[in-house]
Amino acid sequence: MFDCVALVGATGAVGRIVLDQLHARNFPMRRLRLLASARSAGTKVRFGDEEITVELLEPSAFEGVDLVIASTPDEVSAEFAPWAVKAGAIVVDESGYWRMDPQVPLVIPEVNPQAVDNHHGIIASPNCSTTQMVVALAPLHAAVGIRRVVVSTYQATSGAGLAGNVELNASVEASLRGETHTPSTFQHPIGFNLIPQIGSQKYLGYTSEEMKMVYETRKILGDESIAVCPTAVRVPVATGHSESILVETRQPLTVEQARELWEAAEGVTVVDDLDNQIYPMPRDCDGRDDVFVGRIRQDISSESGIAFWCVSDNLRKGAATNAVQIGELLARKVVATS
Ligand code: 11C
Repeated sequence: MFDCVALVGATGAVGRIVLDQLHARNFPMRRLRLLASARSAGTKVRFGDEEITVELLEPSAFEGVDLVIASTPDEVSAEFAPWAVKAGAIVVDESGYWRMDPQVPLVIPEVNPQAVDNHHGIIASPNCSTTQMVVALAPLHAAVGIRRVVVSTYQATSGAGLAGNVELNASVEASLRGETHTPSTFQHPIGFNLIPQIGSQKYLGYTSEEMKMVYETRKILGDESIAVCPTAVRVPVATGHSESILVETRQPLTVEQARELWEAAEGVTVVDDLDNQIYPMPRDCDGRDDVFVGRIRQDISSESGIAFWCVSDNLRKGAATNAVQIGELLARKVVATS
């Protein structure tokens, strides 16, 4: 049980869901405080039957705080996380800023819970497109080893925050009126379109979003030899990232074995019956915490590969749920050691 938990970024797209999750899961804490920039400080936010006033995010704000859950832009996290650690809090951070720092564990509780033991005050939660893929890959990797992954993503506009969904609606409405919407969040109009760019150019023509899927996957699975070739695409869907994934395994794996591994895996739900047109789709996964896999097939182009389709609510398991689960994992460890 934590005496005091602080949520940084409570008014953002992910922060709102963290609040819901803390309440719905009866998170083990006595008190919740909300912290944000001057723009949101002073606003009141409902938490169950309570109304909590958002306080200013400043160096002195973390006195007495045990655990921080944060969903902020990278540059905000870079500044405030050291303040919180100095005050003695553990920070569970959803931004990209700390993820590849060797001192910072990058954790998915179903996959590498043991990694939290090595924290130095900050624990990072992975990028949403990485998280759902790694939840699905982990049981296969543990059973037969993964040599290579080829993944194409179909990422929802809410990955870009509340502004992404505002822009999706505006762009669709403009298209229906026969007009062209001028984008401000995305690089091109997203209504009735697909944009094969998420993030900026990072490495050899791959974007920052794509390289997160490469680096974070290896760090979480603890295997630098895994080859990942990603293509990240923004699609006109509000919530739920989808991924087409081809896995080349080190030892042969049948479709039946893969299905059994996924059916036994925590956090994975198999939705796979092509004859009856049953497979995961973003609208069915919206508001749910699992990672859904379907369209499970043998790779007909190689000796040892499995192709599948993977969908998850990017704001939940991709962000809020994973961070809250890390907090729950820490709470269990506090109980175990006290
Ligand atoms: C997107 N995956 O869909 C991004 C959002 O590193 O946490 C999350 C970015 C991150 O645009």
